[in-house]
Amino acid sequence: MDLFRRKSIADLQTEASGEHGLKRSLGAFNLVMLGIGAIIGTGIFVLTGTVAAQNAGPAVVLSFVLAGLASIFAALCYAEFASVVPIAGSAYTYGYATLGEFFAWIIGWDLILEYALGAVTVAIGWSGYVVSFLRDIGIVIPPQFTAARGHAVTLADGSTVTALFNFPAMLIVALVTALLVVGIRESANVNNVIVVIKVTVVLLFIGLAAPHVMPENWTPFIPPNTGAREHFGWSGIVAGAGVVFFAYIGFDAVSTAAQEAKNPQRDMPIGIIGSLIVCTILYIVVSGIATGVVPYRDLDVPDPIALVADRAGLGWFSTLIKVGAIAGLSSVILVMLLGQARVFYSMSNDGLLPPWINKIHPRFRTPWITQIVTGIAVVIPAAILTVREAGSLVSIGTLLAFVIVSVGIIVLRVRQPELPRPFKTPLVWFVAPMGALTSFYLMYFLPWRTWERLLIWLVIGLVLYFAYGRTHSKLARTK
Ligand code: ALA
Repeated sequence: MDLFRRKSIADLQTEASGEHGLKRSLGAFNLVMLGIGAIIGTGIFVLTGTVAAQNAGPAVVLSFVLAGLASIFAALCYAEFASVVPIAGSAYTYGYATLGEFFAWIIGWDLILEYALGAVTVAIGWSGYVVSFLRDIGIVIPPQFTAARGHAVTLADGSTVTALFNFPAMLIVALVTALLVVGIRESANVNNVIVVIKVTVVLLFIGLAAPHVMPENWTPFIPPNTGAREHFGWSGIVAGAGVVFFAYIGFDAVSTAAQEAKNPQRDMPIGIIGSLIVCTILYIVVSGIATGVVPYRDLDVPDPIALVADRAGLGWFSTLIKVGAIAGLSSVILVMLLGQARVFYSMSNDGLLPPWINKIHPRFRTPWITQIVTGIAVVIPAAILTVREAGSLVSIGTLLAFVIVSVGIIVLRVRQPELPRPFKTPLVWFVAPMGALTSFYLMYFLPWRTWERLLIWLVIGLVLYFAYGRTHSKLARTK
């Protein structure tokens, strides 16, 4: 059935190695930094506190372990695919090679939820931190321009105004888009600087706050379940894992830089797995310290890490934490926008999106039109949505991609066992099914409302596929 027509691995490998115009300038170090750039963001700076207070108590550490495990399983599968088919389309292309065009389209469409909507969510979070930081240093942005349209913003005197649009969120998306158009090398350099700043802030936090841990705050480590499924006990830990999973999103975006890597077969697995391991360790330590310094019930604030610094008597450090968070969120936006543009670029190369968008800029050698289209697609919702509206769909979209990639690895092992694999997922018959199962398990615990939105999004995607992609697909025309 032509709905399930597949691209051959051999064709994809020729495509990856041939002259495609993108500039190969990233080595293993830059790829690990890209991964860390995408991973550390809102998750650790905001969600740690919410989940400790509402879902898991000090066992938020276990929520991080669980979400980290699901991510490691998926990362090992991504690493194998990225080494075999180093193409910018990432999960979309892996789907095209294993499950066929129909699934590839679904994954490509689903990745918009991860990358574009991820960038929207983080841009809104970035705006919140910037507005608060500027206020700390005496600069006030008129509140009508700092939040989602129609959202009531409370002023210092207690009165409220209705917001028109979120200007800082739009500004950061526009700036990052401009940087990405100018060059991959330049973007990677800026990312490196940002990552150094944010990792330094996280390490300082660990070093400075650790001596203030009071072990009695860790008991009970798992507060008893209150009767509500998501509130403490084991089910609270799992529900918490579904939420903090957001903190791990991003390592897979490394794979979208495959056509810009110097030696993707070797360096893609290093970038994907290396960045994830570094962040997993940091997350577990940070969440352990946060709940050790401050009783978990008090952590339900928008800036829990800054609160912990305050309580540890490090008031001066909390401004630095805001700088770290602002820097951190900027690089998440950068890598998400980079990833989204690469996925669109690959889909357009395959004919599933219009051909005019995949042009490479003659001087910058970046996919500049898809980058600008992505920027516009992100700037509008960033101006008018709230974090909650945008964020709920990002995790479910990413988890779905993880399920499909994990299944895809099994399909490829069965169909083409002899294929040379520069990186092989270890214990694949355990790791790949576990990747699919753990990701699905986390999806299962997400609210039904989120599932509903995912289904609506997929239905819109299907309509577009049958209206355009199915007939314009290059594969359809060559067969
Ligand atoms: N992992 C990224 C964050 O936490 C998306 O902001």
